[in-house]
Amino acid sequence: MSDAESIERLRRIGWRDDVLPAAGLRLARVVAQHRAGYELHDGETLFGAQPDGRFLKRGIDPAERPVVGDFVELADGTPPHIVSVRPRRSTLSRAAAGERYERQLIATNIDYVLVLTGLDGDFNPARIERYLSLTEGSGAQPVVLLSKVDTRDDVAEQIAALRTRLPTDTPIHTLNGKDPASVTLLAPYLQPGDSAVLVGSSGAGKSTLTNTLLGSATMATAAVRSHDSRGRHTTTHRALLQLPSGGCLIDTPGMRELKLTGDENLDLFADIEALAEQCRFADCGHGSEPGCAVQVALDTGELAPGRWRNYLKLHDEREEQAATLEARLRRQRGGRPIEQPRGHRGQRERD
Ligand SMILES: Nc1nc2c(ncn2[C@@H]2O[C@H](COP(=O)(O)OP(=O)(O)OP(=O)(O)O)[C@@H](O)[C@H]2O)c(=O)[nH]1
Ligand SMILES: [Mg+2]
Ligand SMILES: [Zn+2]
Repeated sequence: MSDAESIERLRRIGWRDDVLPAAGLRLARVVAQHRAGYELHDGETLFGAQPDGRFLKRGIDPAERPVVGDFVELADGTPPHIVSVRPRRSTLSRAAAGERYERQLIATNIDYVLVLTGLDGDFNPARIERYLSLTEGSGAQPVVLLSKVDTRDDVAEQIAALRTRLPTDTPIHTLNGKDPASVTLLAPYLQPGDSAVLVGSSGAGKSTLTNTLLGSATMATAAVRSHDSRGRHTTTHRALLQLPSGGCLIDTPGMRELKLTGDENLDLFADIEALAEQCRFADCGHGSEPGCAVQVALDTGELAPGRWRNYLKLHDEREEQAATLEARLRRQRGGRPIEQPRGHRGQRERD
């Protein structure tokens, strides 16, 4: 096969470069990861592969291991072995739930993060802000999707309130994930060569939407609980699928906990950080201090209380995670102080 043919084939799985990696190595994309190994696709065939021994070593940063969305190079064998992971053009990650700080990669080499929320009991602007904070710095663009619009006729106010909370350049779309005509609005994000990851709570309709875009019932779906609209964690593994549109879509399991990694800038709340700098006292606690710009904005309604509360929560969580991350990096480097690579950080708002 010529290089041009190989590139053409790899385009189907989202390869963007006009050149192929080192001669002799086969290139493929990780479409699923199981306990027993990886499922890869090379644009033509789906096949199994094992990671090279170095990826299994204890103490290796989990971020170095191949994950869904990665382009990997393979050495021949039965089954083939993943020998290296190509540099990633974007990475969506979260901190893993639990005590120990561990960064968990959700998907890589994606162009869009489709944040899906149901317009039922699932609707929660604070959670959407959390997803958007995690998306900042990933290298991918966030797109907010509100599903189940067919089940409600009184959502205009909800949507308008959400619109005022999010940056004006963040698209918000409503859709019925079961209706092929409705999901055509996603076409701009799923062009040939594009890769998108669907995230959102269990039951939001990620797999339903995936199936409609695929035109086949590939992913299992299940009804949500009627009293609280919660899903049943039907999808258990991330899966990268090639869509008829030519784009690639990664369906993910609904995530219970989405901890910040400590790397976020919280650009989403830049206006609040600017506001807090206008308080009369540099160390204003934004409680009952005189000349508090935040209190004034809350009183006039310019700043929504829910958004302010969520900012405080995410801000404190990020600070805590950043401190944990810093301590871990220092331990790894044998106690030497490190340069902070992170972007600007606001002052602590609360003691
Ligand atoms: N009416 C309506 N029902 C929807 C829509 N999207 C999803 N559903 C229903 O919502 C339920 C949950 O959908 P799933 O696609 O399984 O949800 P999920 O986000 O994949 O959930 P997990 O795999 O558990 O994370 C199913 O009964 C779907 O039929 C929609 O836009 N309109
Ligand atoms: Mg699912
Ligand atoms: Zn203040």
